[in-house]
Amino acid sequence: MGYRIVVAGATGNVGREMLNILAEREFPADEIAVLASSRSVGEMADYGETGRQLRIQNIEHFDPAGWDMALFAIGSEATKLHAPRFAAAGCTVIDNSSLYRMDPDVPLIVPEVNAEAIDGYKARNIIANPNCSTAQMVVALKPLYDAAGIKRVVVATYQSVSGAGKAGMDELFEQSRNIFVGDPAEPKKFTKQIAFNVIPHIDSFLDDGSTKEEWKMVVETKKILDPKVKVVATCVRVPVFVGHSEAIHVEFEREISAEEAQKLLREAPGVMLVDKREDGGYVTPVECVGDFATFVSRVREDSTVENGLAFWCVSDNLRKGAALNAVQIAELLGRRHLKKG
Ligand code: 2RA
Repeated sequence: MGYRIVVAGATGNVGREMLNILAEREFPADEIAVLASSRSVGEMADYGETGRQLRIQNIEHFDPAGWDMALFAIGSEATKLHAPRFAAAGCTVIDNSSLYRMDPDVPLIVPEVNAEAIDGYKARNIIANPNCSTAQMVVALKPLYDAAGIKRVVVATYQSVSGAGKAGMDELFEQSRNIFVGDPAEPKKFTKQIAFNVIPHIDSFLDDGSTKEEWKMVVETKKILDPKVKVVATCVRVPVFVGHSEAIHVEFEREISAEEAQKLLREAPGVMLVDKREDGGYVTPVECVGDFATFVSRVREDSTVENGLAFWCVSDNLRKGAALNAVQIAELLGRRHLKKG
């Protein structure tokens, strides 16, 4: 016997990817409901490449009673409207938005890092998925943290336009095409031209001069990994369609060599080490698309600080950064709390 599972936001980048991954991982679902706003009602959504299609229902009219869990990718505003009623009806919400991530009664989960924290989900019957740039970073940090403790992390991100949704991808495509005919389209989704350019600004600015995306990486890493770890981030939008990259510099509590780190990363859950000190001996975003792994390359010692290491980290932001992590949380919830006969 399997689960009755809901995917809310079935027409967006992450929603579509959640359906693909549920199908790829053969999630034990007896029934699947796909929901979206009234605009998409009646359209069909693909269940991965199974050939099966699911008719989209209006989330406004959907009754969650009797459903086991719901994967939400509908943004904070709609989540605020619908997550409480799903949770109250006994349908556990696994939410991709930032709405509940810092709620003390809502576990923020990356299964490879803090799976046991899911046991606190009953307080709100809601589980939060982290920001994409946080998820891949903590997967890579976890084995090194366990071995040598972490004092401080300095990270620069190179985030693809799919993190800003379909509109972000469309803008990169149109601008890149138009520039060749001498007519770069005016920025709409982004503040400045994104084609052949980089923008050091994701989400809104805060009073201290950092951005909300950078704040998310700090506070979410502390909640998932360890509140004592110091984090500073610079989050940059780059002209890449899918795949976030990160240059990560870590100061450890205890000595750890590059070789020791490579060995730990090679064996770590969710990590794929691709690290040869030669041409092409590293991963780039175009190679991570569609993969489940968090790739790590360029592991090396940083002699400018005590017990320092630097490395490169790449992952499909729609997968490990969102949809895959959400499906892994659903699998974990099933294993630990919603066992079916
Ligand atoms: C971005 N991490 O990349 C944010 C939200 N997905 O735009």
